[in-house]
Formats: sequence, structure tokens, C-alpha cells
Amino acid sequence: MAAAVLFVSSVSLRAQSLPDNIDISGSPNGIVTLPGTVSSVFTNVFDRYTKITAPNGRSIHFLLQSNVTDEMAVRAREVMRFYLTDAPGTQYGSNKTAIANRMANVDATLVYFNTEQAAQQAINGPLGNTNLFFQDLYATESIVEGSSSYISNNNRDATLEEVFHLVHGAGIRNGLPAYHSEMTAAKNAAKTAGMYTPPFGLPVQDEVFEYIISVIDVYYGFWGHDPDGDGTSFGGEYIFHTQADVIAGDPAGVTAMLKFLPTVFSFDCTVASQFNGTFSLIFNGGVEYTHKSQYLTEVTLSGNNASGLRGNALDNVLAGNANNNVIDGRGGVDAAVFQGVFSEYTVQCNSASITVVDSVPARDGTDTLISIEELRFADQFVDCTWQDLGGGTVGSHGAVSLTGNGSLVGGSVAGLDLTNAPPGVLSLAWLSFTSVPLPAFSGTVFASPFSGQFLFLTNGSGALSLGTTWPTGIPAGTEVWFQFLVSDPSVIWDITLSNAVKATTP
Ligand SMILES: [Ca+2]
Ligand SMILES: [Ca+2]
Ligand SMILES: [Ca+2]
Repeated sequence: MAAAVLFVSSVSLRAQSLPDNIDISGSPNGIVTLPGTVSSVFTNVFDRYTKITAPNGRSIHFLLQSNVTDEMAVRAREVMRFYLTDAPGTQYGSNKTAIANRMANVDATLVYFNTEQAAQQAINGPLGNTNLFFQDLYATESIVEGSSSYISNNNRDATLEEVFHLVHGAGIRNGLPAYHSEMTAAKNAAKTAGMYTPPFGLPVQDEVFEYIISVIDVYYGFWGHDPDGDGTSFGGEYIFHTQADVIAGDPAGVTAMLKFLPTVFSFDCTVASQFNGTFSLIFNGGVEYTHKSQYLTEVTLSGNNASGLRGNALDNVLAGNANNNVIDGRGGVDAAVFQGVFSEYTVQCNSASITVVDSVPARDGTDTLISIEELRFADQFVDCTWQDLGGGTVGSHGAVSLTGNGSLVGGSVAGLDLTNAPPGVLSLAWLSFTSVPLPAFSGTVFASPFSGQFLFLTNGSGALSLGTTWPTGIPAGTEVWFQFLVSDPSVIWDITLSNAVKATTP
């Protein structure tokens, strides 16, 4: 069991503290060498640093000892960020600004040691006299998603626990005293009912800290695999080990947890660089790690293996690494994230997948997306429902522009809008189900061979708006091309071509 006690240093000995202005902006992962300008009380023990900046501009610190990997430190920081992200609709967590500010104001610091022994040595020395509100965590109890320890489930992960202790102790206890009291009441009820048994010797005022994190750890799936094989968690302290168990057996505890935290464990998870294979967020009883991964929603591959991601039924935010990845969102409205701006990529919408090719070497590679509904580039979000294929020509009123709109979900409204045509002229809409692009009229007709054609008249502004209810029952991935041939006596052929648009049903 990891250290669970919250350390607050003696007021009379307050001396060294950490500045708020340690600059981490130059580091891609936000981890920097601990500057030599801070007190040797810190540099004698720790070598690296990262932080979360609270809304008030002050810092929540992370001090890192040598064996704490960057992956571990980023993970702990992102778990903290998750805890401090507003959880809409919750009684105490819908606006966490005051909690984060309070933590920063008391110099809340995660002191991340190599081992428990290293922590004891440092805390019994000068570090114990600093002006910090600190909580310890050890590299030996840190399991990064996708690492060999994570896959084999053979080691305790204390990150969720220790990071929440810091939020609870430095932020919630005095910032939300009514909430602290509610959690204490849930703890007392669980203790009376024999569901929660605190470890021997734990001061009674510390029990609520250990109890609520038992609920949190179990709810987010960290004990589902039942490492002790006895149907409990935390070495028997808490008698539940799966989310279903704890919801059914300790609803008061779950209710308390969900007054501050969301039901979905949406921390920004980066899979360890060593991982090779398809990282799955779908529970499979034969794959131990999926007891945990089934609750993740936001996952990024790192390193350079040609690995894949398989999302779950939740709305996922997924990103590959520098190699070529297959990213399958499965159910839900899923997003794939890319590092560069849209113009740097080629996006090919196929019938059952989307291929995204990065023109910048060694960045995102060529990724294949399946059941992904949104592509997030650095400058814009795009989807494959409506694609502008170009191919149009310039007429007497400029380039005739065609856009499509609507989600193409059966029963919803879909439309086409034509602009920049001459006023009051005949316009022929071509519709094609199998595009064989045809160079014609000085442009390219993509809606060819046409499967249907319809005649319309533009209005006095040279525009045309068509709307319809999209039919139900059209299979996902069905493609339809649209393009207009516009009468324009001032150009050769008497015809101006609009650009073509391609619709792909979701
Ligand atoms: Ca999904
Ligand atoms: Ca990639
Ligand atoms: Ca999906």
C-alpha cells in the first residue's frame, strides 16, 4: 500500500517554497529539468518538474525523482487535470475553479519519488520543513497504460489514489466542507455495514480519504481483475472490486463520488511507447487489462510502433502515433486527432474507412480510420459527410459554388445550396452513385455517369436552395455525387460547371 498520509509541513519552520513561474512551455510534454535557481532542498532530491496552472495563474507542482519516467509524470499530471476538470451537472464539481485556486494557493505539490524508502528518507530530512502541501507517489506504484505491467496486471497502481488525496486534502477538505462531511457520512455508513474496514492504526480523520478513493478506484475499473482473487479491493479493506459491484453494493459511496467526478473516466491517456498491437477499450474477459481500459475514452498512442486503437461504445477521442495506425472508434460519435492543420493532409473518404495521409514526415504517418465521425486538425474539425471535390468552372458571375448540408441521418433534413450563378437561368442537377470523373466543359464532371438529373431555375440572386428529408434505411458508407450544369450564355459551351460535392452517409 502506498503512502496515504497527507503531509503539511510545520508552520514554524516554513522556509523554502517553489516559485509559480517555472517555465515548462518549451518542453513538448511539459516536463523540464528542475531549475538550479530553486532551493537545494528540492534539487538535492528531485531532478525534473512539471505543473498544472490554476485559473488564478498560480501553480500546482509536480516534483519528479530520477526513476520517475516522463510517461509516469505526464500520466499523474493528466489524472490531476481530469480530477480538476469541471464535471457538468454534478453538485460540487460543476465549477472547480475555486478548488484548483485553493490548491495552488497552498502550494499543493505531488512529490513523486523513486520508492517508498526514498520518500521516507527525504521527508524525514529537510524536505519535511518546506512550505508545501505535499502528497507522495512512487515510481514503483505507477502503471502506465500499455506498459508490460499494465498488460499483465501484476502490480498495484496508486496514481489515482495519491493524486486524488492531494485534491481532497489541499482543495476539497477546507474548500468544500459540506462535501467532505457527506463523504465522511458515506464512509461511516460503509464502515458500520462492514463494507469498508480501515487499515489498522489509521487515524479516524484520515479514514474518509482512504474510503472515497476506494470507491473511485473500483468505479473506474482498477480492481476489476481482482488481483487478490478474493472478490475485494485494497487488500480486503473494501469488499467490492468491480464497477457493477460497487454501484449495487455501496450506492451512497458512488453517489458521493459522482457529486464531484464524472461517470466517464475521460483522462487524457497516452499509451506507453513500448506497446505493440491493438490497444482495446472493449472489455474482454480473456484480456486482463481490459478490466481497466474499458472505462477509458481519450487515448493517444505514443512511440513508433504500427499499433492500433479500438474504441468502445462511448464517444472516444483517439490519436495515433508517428507510424501508420488503424484507429477504430466503434460505437458512439468518435473523433480522431491529428497534430497539423488540415491543408497538410490528404483525406480520402472510402466506403468503409477514411485514409488520412500526413504530408509532414515523421509526424502522423498514414492512418486508417474506421467508425470515426470527426477528424480534428489543429485548425479545424472536418467530417466525411460532405466533401467538396472541386471540378467547377468560372462563369459570368464568378465560380458557381455548390455546398451540401445535413447529417444524412435517415429522417433528418438535407440540402444543397448553389450560389454565384446568373439570375433566373436553367440549372441541371446531376446525381451519380458511381463517379467516373469526366473532363468536360473546361472542368471536371464528378457526378458522371449520372443516375438522375433534375432541372431547376435560379432565383433573382443567381442562387438555388434545395431541401429534402433524407430517406431512412440507406446503408452507412453509401456515396452520392452531386454537381450542377448552369446555363450561362456568356461562356463557351453556354454551360458553367459548379464544383462537385460528395455525400457519404454515416
Ligand atoms: Ca466509440
Ligand atoms: Ca499515425
Ligand atoms: Ca463511432
